[in-house]
Amino acid sequence: MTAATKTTPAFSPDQVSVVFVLGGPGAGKGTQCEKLVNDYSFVHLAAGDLLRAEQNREGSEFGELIKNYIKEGLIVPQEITLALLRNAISENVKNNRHKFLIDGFPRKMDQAISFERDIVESKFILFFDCPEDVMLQRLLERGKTSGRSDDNIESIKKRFKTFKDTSMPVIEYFETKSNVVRIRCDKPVDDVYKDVQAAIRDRL
Ligand code: UP5
Ligand code: MG
Repeated sequence: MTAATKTTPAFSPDQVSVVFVLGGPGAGKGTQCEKLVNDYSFVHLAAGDLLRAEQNREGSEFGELIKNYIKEGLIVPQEITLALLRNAISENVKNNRHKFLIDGFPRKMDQAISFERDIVESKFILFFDCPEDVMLQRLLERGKTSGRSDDNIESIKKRFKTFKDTSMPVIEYFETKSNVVRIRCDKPVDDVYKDVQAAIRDRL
């Protein structure tokens, strides 16, 4: 028999609690996470924000690559995002913060598997389910002032395609493990949030 190659995650779910927050572009992940941070003791780590910060970090060897992937609505190679998340989690754990909302990640199967194998298994997935036309309107509206390089119609269409082709399978995978809390989010922010609170009450 060959030697076992199984690796152990860096943290156990008792030590570190992770909720993945998923949903299409503009579904309202960031908006709802902010509200959860105010009411519960979560640390909010948005993968997109970590990537944008790395893109803008002076001396980053990945800046140009990240910029191009984001504009094209493509998923940045997992090694980069995983390293950013692992560092952010470790820093917070050092400061005694152990409960995380990981927003906009994993959005590809390889990321889901690597994260749970190497970092920690997730507790559950909060999935914001939103019709595409609603997300489109929100992103176009936000694009008037956001300054985000991907809030324009060409990039938005590409982001929608990547979400359908690459990220929905991740949600379907977690659904087979009955780990998904699905929330409709084509209603006012506070109504969505009430549904979120009711749905997660028994899971925290
Ligand atoms: N809004 C929100 N909720 C509303 C409601 N209920 N009613 C009315 N308006 C509502 O909301 C979007 C807009 O809608 C805001 O103006 C808000 O006020 C309004 P927001 O909460 O920002 O939605 P969110 O789902 O967070 O949308 P976001 O644009 O951030 O989603 P994406 O998933 O597209 O963006 P992210 O930053 O996660 O990723 C960007 C890119 O980074 C990806 O396309 C990809 O290229 C790259 N990426 C990776 O490569 N790997 C990763 O792991 C993560 C990202
Ligand atoms: Mg966001």
